[in-house]
Amino acid sequence: MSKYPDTVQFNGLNRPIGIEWSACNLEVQGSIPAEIDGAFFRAVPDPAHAPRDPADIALSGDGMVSRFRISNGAIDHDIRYVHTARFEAERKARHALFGKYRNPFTDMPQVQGVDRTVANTTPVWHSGRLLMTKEDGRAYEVNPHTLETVGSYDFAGMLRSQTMTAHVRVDPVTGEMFSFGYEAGGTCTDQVAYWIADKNGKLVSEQWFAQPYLSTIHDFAITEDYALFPLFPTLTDLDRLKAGGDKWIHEPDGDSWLGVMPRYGSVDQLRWFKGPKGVSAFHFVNAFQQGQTVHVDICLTSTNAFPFMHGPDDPFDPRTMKGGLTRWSVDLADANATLQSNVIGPPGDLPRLRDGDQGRAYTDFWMPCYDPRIGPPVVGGPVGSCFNCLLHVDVTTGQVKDALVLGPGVAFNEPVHVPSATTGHGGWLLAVIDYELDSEHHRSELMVLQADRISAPPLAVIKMPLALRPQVHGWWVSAAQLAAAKVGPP
Ligand code: V55
Ligand code: FE
Repeated sequence: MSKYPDTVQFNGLNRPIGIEWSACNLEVQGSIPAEIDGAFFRAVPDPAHAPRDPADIALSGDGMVSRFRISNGAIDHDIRYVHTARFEAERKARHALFGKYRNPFTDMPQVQGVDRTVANTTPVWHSGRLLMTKEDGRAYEVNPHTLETVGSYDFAGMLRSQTMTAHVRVDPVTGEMFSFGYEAGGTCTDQVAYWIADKNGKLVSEQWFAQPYLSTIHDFAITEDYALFPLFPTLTDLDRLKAGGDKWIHEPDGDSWLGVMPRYGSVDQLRWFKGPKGVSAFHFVNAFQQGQTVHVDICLTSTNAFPFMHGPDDPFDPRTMKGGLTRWSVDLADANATLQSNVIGPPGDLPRLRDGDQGRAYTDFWMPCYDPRIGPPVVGGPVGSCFNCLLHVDVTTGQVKDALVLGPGVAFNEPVHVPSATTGHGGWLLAVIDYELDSEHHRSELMVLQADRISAPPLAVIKMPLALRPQVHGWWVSAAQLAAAKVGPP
């Protein structure tokens, strides 16, 4: 029998669990404010079978959808696999059939042409639908009440792109969802699809453009008038894939780019601005306009933070990697404008913005961060080391307003923000926190924090009866949104 590789990607916090479970009325220490009523959905990769590639990575793990349902101070938790075509095929075979991360040329012959996405990155909520996304394929629709998989989602047959990002942007005023997919025409194609779904989920425009190189475009950003596409020199290559090689290799001498176009305009209007060489980012906090200038705030690092996205000529070295919250700005009124890049805040990643601040000038946000003074990182997650504190960052000053530190041996997952209807009340953050008991044993809890005072004692702590695997992204869905859920054909 095959077994999971003895690597960081499958040990410790990354040990596969593979248990679908439900628990009602979990014990709450403290109390959950009654106004918190809704569901915290999380995407959790968990490889259901030992991989065929011994160097496989957590980003290949089969997507599970985890849901905390909170109502009247009570909380339930459910977690289920997304039944992708890949999951179904491998479950039937009782072993892995697909090969290396994002390399279809390494798959078994019997699954050539089968959708190989694992839907493990973000549970997106839009117009009443829950979509489990991963950037290498189309989303899978999941029933938000039962967590059953409905199927691959193509916007009622309207979508042409073969891929959809895990980082859509929903405009808080218009309710439109702005989205894109790179490699829209298939593996190693340079086409990027950019589309808009109206507030009812109807796809109203889809346009394709060519990117300057074959980079991984993990996230993008919108302002009230523009769509922004920052690109970084972590590139793929068809011949390398055909030879059984790695999907991504970072090029330290490569250029970064910022593409900007009117968000309701034509892709013919895209303007490309060159950024610093060799830098990398996966997540952007927000973008906004100030007159004719657009700004995008980026969790930027000096190189790609994933060790397995480095080639032999440029091995990953955590000691020399630098990072910081970085603002890229371009004056669109200037026909000869160049991109300005300024560090405006601390390093960190997995930023959480208030939904209502999307695309607008904003003052603050939250993100996990790794501070070496607290202690060594917990081993786990896709990069192999976890964040050990949570920051509340003021982007107007660049200062850390507040920080939650729980000591060494603690790993923070990405929080969600739950707004309050009370004027002047900052709402709450919900976050799963993992504690390392020893290198093979962990426990997890959900914390309910005051968003404006994250360092204050938590309002509630919910200890989980089973440890949870590291989450990628999450999404808060209010009770009113859940009540208006749509499932299946329009
Ligand atoms: C990321 C996550 C992915 C992936 C590529 O956060 C990039 C970055 C969970 O899957 O496939
Ligand atoms: Fe992401």
